[in-house]
Amino acid sequence: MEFKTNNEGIESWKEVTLVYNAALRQIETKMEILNDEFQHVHQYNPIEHIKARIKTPESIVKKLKRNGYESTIENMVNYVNDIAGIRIICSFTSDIFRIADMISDQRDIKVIGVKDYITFPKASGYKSYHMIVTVPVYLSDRTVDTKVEIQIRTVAMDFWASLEHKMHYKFEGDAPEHIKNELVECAKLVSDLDARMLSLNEEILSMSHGTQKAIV
Ligand code: 0O2
Repeated sequence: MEFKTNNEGIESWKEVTLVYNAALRQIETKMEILNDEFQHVHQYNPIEHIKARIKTPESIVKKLKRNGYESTIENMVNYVNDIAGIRIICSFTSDIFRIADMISDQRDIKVIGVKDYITFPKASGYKSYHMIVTVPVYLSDRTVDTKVEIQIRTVAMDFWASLEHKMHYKFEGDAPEHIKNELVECAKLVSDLDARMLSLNEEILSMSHGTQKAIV
């Protein structure tokens, strides 16, 4: 990705956020279109809702510091993959891979990295499917391939991740053991709930086949 580097500072930062915001809007629109089309073809919405955000300058600087990089615009763009982040929340685990495939199949989206914490959850219990993609942003004088981090997870996984994130924020990585252990237990319950809801949905769909159009 190329940014004007003659005046590093506030002007460059404004340009960075403009481009990342444009990239976010594009991915968000693509997801809404896919969801609408899915509803039209299969009478079913795989996406429950979408959240998009630009990482705050404070978080970006913190992440750069944590990884041993100086706080420059160039380092932000090169080493922070989640300046633009979009979270796609769906109902069932099977939707996660369906959505990931639909994203990979888009011709102008390039997948540059995947972290599959669904198949391989973190020791903490964290589950989510992460993709780093680039999308072309067309400016008046050039095209900027812009990185966006896409996180895909179920409603239940998102509920768990929000609380776990809050715990990290509150205790700054030094949380009491019993809280961490309880969260690991809750993660198991979340996985069990997701599996049971998926199989229930499949059973309901098979029973209502031909008599009911949509179960969402
Ligand atoms: P914040 O405060 O949410 O922004 P990379 O981006 O690939 O260079 P990173 O950041 O380790 O390296 O990648 P990863 O593992 O894909 O994590 C990206 C983001 O996923 C994190 O951003 C979190 O938002 C979320 N995440 C990852 N692991 C966990 C976890 O164990 N629990 C929770 N609740 N969220 C997690 P940040 O910048 O680390 O944090």
